[in-house]
Amino acid sequence: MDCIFCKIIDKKIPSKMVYEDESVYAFEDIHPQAPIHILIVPKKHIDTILEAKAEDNELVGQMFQTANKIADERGVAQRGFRLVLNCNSEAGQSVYHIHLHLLAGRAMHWPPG
Ligand code: DGP
Repeated sequence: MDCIFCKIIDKKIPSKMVYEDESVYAFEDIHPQAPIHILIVPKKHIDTILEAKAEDNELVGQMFQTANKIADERGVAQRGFRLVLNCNSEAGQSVYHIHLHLLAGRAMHWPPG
């Protein structure tokens, strides 16, 4: 499978790692949209959130727990942060391996673009 995030997880493509455990990997986004922009990805390849099954519920929960932990470590948990998960083309998904964007460090606008 030719997946750029699988290659990043396997360290075949370099990334600025933020966090890693047996099931989740987090790294700095290459095109940051905020002072803090970190991607949290499951090591298991899942194309889109639509393909996440009930058996993946714990894994999806771990992605959110990882986001909480990083937000806390970066000192933005209380200030505020945004979690974004794009699904399919109209939402702007460009990498088909699910990932949570953790955005923080500036005021966020609503509605999002
Ligand atoms: P999305 O549009 O939701 O699929 O977000 C994909 C994000 O992945 C986008 O913000 C840019 C980031 N990205 C794409 N390729 C690379 C890469 O090779 N390295 C890193 N660090 N980030 C990447």
